[in-house]
Amino acid sequence: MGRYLTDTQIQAFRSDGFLVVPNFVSDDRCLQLRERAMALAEKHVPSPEEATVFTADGKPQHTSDDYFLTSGEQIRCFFEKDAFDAHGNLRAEPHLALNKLGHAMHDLDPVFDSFSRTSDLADVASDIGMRDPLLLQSMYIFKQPYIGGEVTCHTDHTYLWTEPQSVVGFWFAIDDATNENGCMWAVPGGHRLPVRSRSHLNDSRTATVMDVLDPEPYPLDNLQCLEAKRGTLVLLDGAVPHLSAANTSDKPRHAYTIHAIDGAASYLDDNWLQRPTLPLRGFSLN
Ligand SMILES: O=C(O)CCC(=O)C(=O)O
Repeated sequence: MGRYLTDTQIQAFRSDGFLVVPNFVSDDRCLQLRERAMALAEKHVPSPEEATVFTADGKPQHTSDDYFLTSGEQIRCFFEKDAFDAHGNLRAEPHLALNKLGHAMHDLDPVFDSFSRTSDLADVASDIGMRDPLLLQSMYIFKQPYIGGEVTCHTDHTYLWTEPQSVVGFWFAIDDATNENGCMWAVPGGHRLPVRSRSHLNDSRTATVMDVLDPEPYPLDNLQCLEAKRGTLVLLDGAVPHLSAANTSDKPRHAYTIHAIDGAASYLDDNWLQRPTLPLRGFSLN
């Protein structure tokens, strides 16, 4: 296994809980993924009558929806809440009204598969101490102009809980992400705070419930802005609080994110995302 990150970068990731790595992927590969995501959106978009809205603004609308709960092994389309007018009609063409695609493009689509599995990514995972990285979920986030929804402050461990904590976010800027179009922000060192909540399936496995472990909000006074040019990789420790504002600008902010867990940790049976028929694979192509 080679090395990709410098000692200074590894130290910064350990200390801050995130790391911005510019120029990780070429513009060409980002644009190829972008084109593929648009094609998948057109192919898989459900009719507006069957639409499932995805929100990450603290008021979930999707968590008891079978379409969402079984999407861990599928390529599914989730709409933006603000894509609909007061009468429930879509304001834009369906594929331009999506919040995201999720959650198994990295296993089901060849273009996503090859973007998600490279020796550079395997080296980065090893550099940050992942012993047996397994790609659990992928999301292609559109953050569409004007309607791209806010993502409120959260940790990924809240949703993808392992014992011990092991999830890491590998987030790629597919368009330039700026303060104007809703880039991410994170709390430096916030991964050392206890995770404040856990989302899990209810007893009947028909919806998710949120257990509040500590009602104290995360301290947001020292938030760091993670502006990122196309091709930048942002690594996020699963316990680091992060967020992004709504995109009210006229510019799209596409991003692709993979959440990987360590096979050395145990993945809980009541996490929302379950993959009963699709085994998890690592960063290597075969
Ligand atoms: O892209 C965003 O705005 C948020 C992404 C995120 O929260 C994640 O990848 O964990």
